[in-house]
Amino acid sequence: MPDLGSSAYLGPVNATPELQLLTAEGAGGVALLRISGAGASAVLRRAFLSGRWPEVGEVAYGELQDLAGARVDDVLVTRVGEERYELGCHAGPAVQRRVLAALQAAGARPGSPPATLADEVEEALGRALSERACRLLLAQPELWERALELPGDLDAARAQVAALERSAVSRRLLEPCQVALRGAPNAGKSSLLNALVGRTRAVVSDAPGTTRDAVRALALVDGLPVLLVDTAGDRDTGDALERAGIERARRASRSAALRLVVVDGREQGDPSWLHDEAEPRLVVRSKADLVAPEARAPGRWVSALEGEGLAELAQTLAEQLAPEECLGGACVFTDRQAGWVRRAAAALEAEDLAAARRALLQVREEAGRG
Ligand SMILES: Nc1nc2c(ncn2[C@@H]2O[C@H](COP(=O)(O)OP(=O)(O)OP(=O)(O)O)[C@@H](O)[C@H]2O)c(=O)[nH]1
Ligand SMILES: [Mg+2]
Repeated sequence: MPDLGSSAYLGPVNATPELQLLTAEGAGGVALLRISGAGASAVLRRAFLSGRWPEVGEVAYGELQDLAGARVDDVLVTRVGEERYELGCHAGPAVQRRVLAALQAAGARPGSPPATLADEVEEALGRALSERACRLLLAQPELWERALELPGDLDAARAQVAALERSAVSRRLLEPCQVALRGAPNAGKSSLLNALVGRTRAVVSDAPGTTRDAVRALALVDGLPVLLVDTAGDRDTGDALERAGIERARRASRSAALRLVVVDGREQGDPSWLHDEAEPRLVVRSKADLVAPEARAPGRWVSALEGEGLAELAQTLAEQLAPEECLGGACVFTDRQAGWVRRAAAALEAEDLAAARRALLQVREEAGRG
């Protein structure tokens, strides 16, 4: 713990800033909260103790306490504006509840989540990781104006709403999805992960069975944040530690959005286990630099060592995870929007075009909220 210093200020707080949970409840390892509005600094000073108070644009590490002075969690606080802070804490539901309670006790009031498309675009821009994601978000207000106009023909209206439902893959531009690297020991999985991430993240060695734990690394794959999960190579083994790693690998594979299956390019034909891997999967042959082009089996080839085929692989991966044909028009990128689009689809099922139009209008701005 750093020196907590004397930043605690327990004077009166006259304004009540708004508190908002930015991450999905109960998901992931870190929860992100925003405290914003007049009085945000004063309220935060009552609960957050740090060696140095952050200036705008700075990050500070410290301890969050309740008003009785009991430690609630270690947190990272980013000051994104004069009276606007983002706070990262552990994401366990109990910790999250205590953090929210401590900040409310200090004087913040829980804010309502965004209820308009414009606010959702602004909020999502704040966490977009790529230019591609920013461009997609900035185009949404105009694209939605068109999407709100449902044609009078029922089939055409259904097709338009179905396209909106398919566009929900756009969320993969904003929130990382998991891709598990699978394959036999020594196939080159860890090397491929390092090459896609652009730095050494996983240990590589010529001893089969090197990777034991599931190693996770975030890569931007053609503008998509992808959490690559390197896993232990699958094989029968008497080694208890390696078996535990293989079991973890199978779990990671089941929960992944896609499996990137690595086959050593020097192997002839397809390995027998290949078709046991769940769909969707993408098969790639590794170590292209060791196999002459004329001796290569048909398929997708890469060399983690020399970079051959990596850009094409990144493109294919991104296209499989978020097909461009689903992202050309208005996109659904929040649960709230998805809810209204589902209602519109249900209304069209019941042949109620007017109800479907009303539901879609709520995406732009929810009546009575916002
Ligand atoms: N020439 C060449 N060698 C490679 C390439 N990719 C991996 N290798 C070598 O193949 C061996 C195994 O690579 P890893 O990346 O550790 O393989 P892995 O699939 O993670 O292996 P396990 O963790 O044991 O399952 C190492 O000696 C790597 O240097 C490549 O593109 N070209
Ligand atoms: Mg490995």
